[in-house]
Amino acid sequence: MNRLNDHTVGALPTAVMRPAYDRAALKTGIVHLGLGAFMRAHMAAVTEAAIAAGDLRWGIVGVSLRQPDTRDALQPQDGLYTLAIRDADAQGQPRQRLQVIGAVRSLLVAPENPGAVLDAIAAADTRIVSLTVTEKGYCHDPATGALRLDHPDIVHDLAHAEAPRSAIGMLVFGLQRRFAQGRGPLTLMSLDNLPANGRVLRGAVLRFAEAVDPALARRIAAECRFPCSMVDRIVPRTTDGDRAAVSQALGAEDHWPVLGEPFFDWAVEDHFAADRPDWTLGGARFVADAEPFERLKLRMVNGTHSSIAYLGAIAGWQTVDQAIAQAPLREHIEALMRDEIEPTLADLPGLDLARYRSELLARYANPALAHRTQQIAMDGSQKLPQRLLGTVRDRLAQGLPVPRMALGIAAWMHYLRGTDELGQPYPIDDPHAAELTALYQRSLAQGVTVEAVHQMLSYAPVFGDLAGSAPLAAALLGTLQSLQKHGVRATLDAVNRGELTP
Ligand code: CS2
Repeated sequence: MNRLNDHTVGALPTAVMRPAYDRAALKTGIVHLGLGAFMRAHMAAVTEAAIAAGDLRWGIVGVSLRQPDTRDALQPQDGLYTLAIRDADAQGQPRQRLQVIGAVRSLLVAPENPGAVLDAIAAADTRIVSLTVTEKGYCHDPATGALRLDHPDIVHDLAHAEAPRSAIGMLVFGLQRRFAQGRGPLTLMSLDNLPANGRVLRGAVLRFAEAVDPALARRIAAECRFPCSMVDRIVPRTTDGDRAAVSQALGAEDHWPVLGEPFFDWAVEDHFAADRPDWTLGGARFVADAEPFERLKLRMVNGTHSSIAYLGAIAGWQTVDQAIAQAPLREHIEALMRDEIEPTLADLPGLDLARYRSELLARYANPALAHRTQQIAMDGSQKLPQRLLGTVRDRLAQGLPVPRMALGIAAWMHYLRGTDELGQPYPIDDPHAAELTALYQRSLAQGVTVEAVHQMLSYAPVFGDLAGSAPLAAALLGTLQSLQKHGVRATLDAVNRGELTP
């Protein structure tokens, strides 16, 4: 089988969409840090639509921050890869729609050549630097949002201006180089699942720049833009089986395809330092304020996703569709949205929450994605604050009960024991894994008591000011006791019967 690349793309089956523009004429207006699957199924696909409409300024320089695997797979493919959009047909049979994306024009691996990343940020054609570096990539304290100047990567970068390894270091030293070359400011755009992601990024960049050169920090603050945005598309990790199936359907080998659901949403603040692509051509919307969209998405989608992930991982339900097919879990997730999350959301014009909720349940039931609960369960310490704890804070401040929110938090705590209910061990994949598992061993593993729950809640990087919350501890206590003693299914039944509301 031939490899997918610029020479073979023309011979693909006609049902496969592919670039119809002159790729050789594509300039690179965007540098993207963190060339993972999510970005390739989301921002790159939308940018492709703007390029396909004739605006050839927006090719992407894709930067991998750690591993060379994406570059190694995509270089021989001239940056081309397939996006497989998967769902089920009316009979419930999995199906996929394939599109070859041409927007990624060149590829860099930061540790191999950090100077090339700084040069790309400084380049004349570059207008936008976007990021998908995951929550932990901001080197910030998730509970407060502030950059940690004691983070090992930040300490390293402050001492190595030529060879930064954090995204924040790359941005600041790239801008320093850019300004030294007399070029104008940039838009720095976070696409990660963080509330006020643009403001978190701005805060981190300015704090780092301040430590490098206060004048640089002032110029960045005055001239660069940091639009916030809400991004939404479920993108499971690609497996070897997916690679084989996509290659088979293409009739050409693609070593690095991505898959995603048909659903797509992107609300991005129209707040740019210079030009930008018309992403509305690919289904994005430009908004004045992304905050209500982020809150909706982080709480409804990611909050319930994480709840499903921990409960599913403990129960041994491997994928989200398998988990949501369990009647008591489905009942719980639906009620969690309706009764506990939705009342904390602001009205969004034109948004029908009941419809959003049922659409979300249908997205979770998509049988063609095989989105693994263990994948979503990773990095819980970075995810819990914005996904679950914001809702909890809002409710507690109004004196409202949180039995269903507490089940998600309790499931995360219980998950730290590292073995599912079928006796299978799993690794805890989290930047704070060592501390968290030690804390679990010292507290809950010794017995689920109110003291043990308070010990867990005093873990400041996650819980911040919720440490010492008596109502939260009370909601967690019975739920944790039930999870420990009776397991996930019986606990879901008890929550659904209203028995675990303290
Ligand atoms: C998921 C998200 O892996 C996770 O933590 O909750 O990646 C989720 O699939 C996306 O945010 C959906 O837009």
